[in-house]
Amino acid sequence: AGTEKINTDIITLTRWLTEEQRKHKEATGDFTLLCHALQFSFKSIAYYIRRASLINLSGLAGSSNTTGDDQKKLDVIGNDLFVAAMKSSGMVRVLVSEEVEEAIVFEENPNSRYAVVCDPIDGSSNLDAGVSVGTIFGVFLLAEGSKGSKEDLLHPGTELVAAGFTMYGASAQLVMTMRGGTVNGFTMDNALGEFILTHPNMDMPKKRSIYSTNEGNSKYWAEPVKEWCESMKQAEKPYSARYIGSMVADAYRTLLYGGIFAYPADKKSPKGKLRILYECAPMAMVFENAGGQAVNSHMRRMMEVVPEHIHDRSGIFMGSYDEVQKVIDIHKKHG
Ligand code: AHM
Ligand code: MG
Repeated sequence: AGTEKINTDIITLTRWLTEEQRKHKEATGDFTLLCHALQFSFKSIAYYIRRASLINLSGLAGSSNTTGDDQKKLDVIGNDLFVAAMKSSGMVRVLVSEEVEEAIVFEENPNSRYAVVCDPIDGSSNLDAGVSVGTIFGVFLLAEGSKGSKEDLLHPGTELVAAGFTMYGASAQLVMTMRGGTVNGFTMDNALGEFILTHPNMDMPKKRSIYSTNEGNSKYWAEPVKEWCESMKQAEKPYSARYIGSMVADAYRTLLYGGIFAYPADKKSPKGKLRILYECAPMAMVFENAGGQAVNSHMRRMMEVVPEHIHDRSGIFMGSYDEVQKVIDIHKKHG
């Protein structure tokens, strides 16, 4: 007894990627190599976050990013780790990071076919309290003949070839999906140094009475948003409120347990807070592929929203299919 319970046929991310590649005869292996570089960036960012308080990495870096957010020391390190991994993979032509104003074009990779978008450390306001943060990423394939510029990135989520996010929590989790594919969840085994497939084919609950939003903003909300939030509390069995303030962590819980996460546009932030390219679109792809929905504050499918500028923001409602539908129906009623 005992030994037969031990799984000796472990599916690591590396094995999973190789098996996926074999399914596509036309695959060149470039995407697999890009994923290996992504995987390394997640491992290294997780490592520094875990050690932050020990090696004096908490607090502000004394700089602010393009849109005026104070940068944490770890924001800078996370960004540098991510950029270096993408550059050295040789697979990436253009990169957009929340922490860098302009798109980064890798002149050393003139023939690379991929464009990557990322928020290296999402939820960084939570960092010094040891709350979970994570990395959000999306991958586009450059159009035939494109030399690579930020215009290659001003595309809707429907054109992403892959997207996902990590959450550096009690363990590091990676959630990843490809266009039209399933959603798969991996857990970092620190002893093996490998992401292990622990949540294959994630299919989120169709409904669940949990809502997740920063209600501190409610005085700025539009009427339909106020009505929706009130309906959560006045439901026959009132909903539970859960808000971590780290989208990756709120999203991960919502994927597993069901419910809804909302960061609406409001009077204070008329365009919303979260970024279309590297926060909203990748999350929308994950939620749709897991059977949920994601819409913006105009109740438009988030995946179809085209950013005009690389750092554009949007309101977002994402979660279980039925829970997002409730928001859409209330907005429709208001016309
Ligand atoms: P960041 O990319 O600067 O970390 O900001 C994004 C974060 C999300 O993770 C989270 O959902 C949201 O901001 C929380 O904002 P607020 O503090 O306004 O509720
Ligand atoms: Mg962010």
